[in-house]
Amino acid sequence: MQEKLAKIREEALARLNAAADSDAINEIRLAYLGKKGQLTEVLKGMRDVAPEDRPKVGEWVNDTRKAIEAKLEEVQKKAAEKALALRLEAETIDVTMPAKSASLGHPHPNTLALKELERVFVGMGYEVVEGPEIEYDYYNFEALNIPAGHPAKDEQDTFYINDKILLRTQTSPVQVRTMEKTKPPIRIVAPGRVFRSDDVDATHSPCFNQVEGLVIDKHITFADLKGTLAQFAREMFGPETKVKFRPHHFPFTEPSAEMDVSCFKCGGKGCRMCKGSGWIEILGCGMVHPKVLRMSGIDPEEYSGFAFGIGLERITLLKYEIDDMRLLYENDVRFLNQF
Ligand code: 2U9
Repeated sequence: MQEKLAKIREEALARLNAAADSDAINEIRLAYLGKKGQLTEVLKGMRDVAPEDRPKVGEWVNDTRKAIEAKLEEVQKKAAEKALALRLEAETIDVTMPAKSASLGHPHPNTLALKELERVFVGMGYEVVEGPEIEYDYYNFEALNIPAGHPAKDEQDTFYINDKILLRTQTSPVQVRTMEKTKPPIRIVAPGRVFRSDDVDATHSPCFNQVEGLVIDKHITFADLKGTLAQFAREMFGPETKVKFRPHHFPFTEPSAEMDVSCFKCGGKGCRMCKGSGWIEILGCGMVHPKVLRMSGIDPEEYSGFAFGIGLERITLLKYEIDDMRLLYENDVRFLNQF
């Protein structure tokens, strides 16, 4: 019996020493200590041992079990350490690998031009005001001295929602609303989207952005208009920029003008940018029509003012030397990323 136990012990320890992983170790545990394990079988055979020998044999079996259990514990610990070491090696993070780049996006060129424009006017004490894109016919046309039947109200140029409501064709209604609510002095710029039933081409879009300005106070004259807009041109296009006013007509201003700036590309000599003329048209402007003031509750005998309107896309195209307005709306990031 002692020999048999010694053999079991020797064999079990040898197998455990050679076991590759915890699965193999478990298998060996079952083979010796399990219900049908070799040592368990020996214990079952105790009934055939003479009663006086049983304590002795019992002790041998116990010693064998303890030896196997101690070895089991030892190799199991080693196997766990080895498994952990393998896992740590496999899961090592290479901190020198380049990180995944997060694409962050940046302002649209129109936004960049608008921020620049707002900076100039806010610097001169103007407030930036916004208003609804869906407007009453009254604010978009009537209050601006464009009565029913006026060619500017032509069905083809305007997106009507019903008889009285439309998509604004200019941001002027924002100024009208401000005049109704505020006692002069008023100094505001109103940027925003406007809508006209235009066909798309390199310089037209049914939806574009305007920045309109309005100043109302006592004793405002055309000299204030000229000085303000000349300063705007110098800040926007460079300190050498010259301005030129050409007479024009708008229903809401009288007198009215269009302002050109000397070409900032060639300095006025004539180039592709200014189509050889040395001048570039930038905005429309004029002294607010007395009828427009009166309709919004401002007494033209006491107050006067000037207004101007700038097509934002036109400024953006000039500033970034882009030759087709459609590029601004196509949202091709390869194009937009350049600015
Ligand atoms: C009020 C009174 C007067 C706004 C003005 C213009 C001249 C003008 C165009 C520029 C290019 C429109 O985007 S564009 O096509 N605008 O030329 N706008 S004066 O005059 C106003 C506005 C509000 C109460």
